[in-house]
Amino acid sequence: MARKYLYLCLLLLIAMPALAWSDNNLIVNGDLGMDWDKTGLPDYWTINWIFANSPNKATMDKSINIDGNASLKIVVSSLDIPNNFAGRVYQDVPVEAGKTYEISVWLKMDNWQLPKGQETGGINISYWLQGTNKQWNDRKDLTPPLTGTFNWREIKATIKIPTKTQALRVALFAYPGTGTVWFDNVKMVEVK
Ligand SMILES: [Ca+2]
Ligand SMILES: [Ca+2]
Repeated sequence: MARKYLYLCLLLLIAMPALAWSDNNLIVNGDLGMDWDKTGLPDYWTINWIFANSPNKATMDKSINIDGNASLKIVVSSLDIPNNFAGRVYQDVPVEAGKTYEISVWLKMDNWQLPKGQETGGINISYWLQGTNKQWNDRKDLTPPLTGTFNWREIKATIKIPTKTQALRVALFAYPGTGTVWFDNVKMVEVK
């Protein structure tokens, strides 16, 4: 009996890296549920601008998620704060020029509104590219910005990496606006 368990354990040990590898997700902590350093915010992600300035708040929401682990909940109630030009949750990923990647995230929104008088904006996936000279270029929209109220929805798009590029900054991004948004299950996979 003991030997049976040993074999089972060995089998699991062999299978687990293969399973992790077959997922192919280049994003670290894409499910936004890992918080080993106990900050109350997901590890490996940087959260700043309107998402991070009080009274606005980012938290891990264990009650609302799509993968069993916490989602990232962001409440923006005020734009009367420093760095009110945008909000972002980002992570830098090494990439190879010439390759194509698909980037996706699940999104849920409650009453996300643009500032009065503004007609375009909202929340999307945005990105920056870093050249082999280490310089970051300007932000670009990867997906159309969204506003309003809706339940979990996946947004995604592909990008082909131009020459002389070594990294991509993936950002769950918001133009100025107020409301509540949940992000979950961020993925970036190579498209062959
Ligand atoms: Ca999650
Ligand atoms: Ca953390």
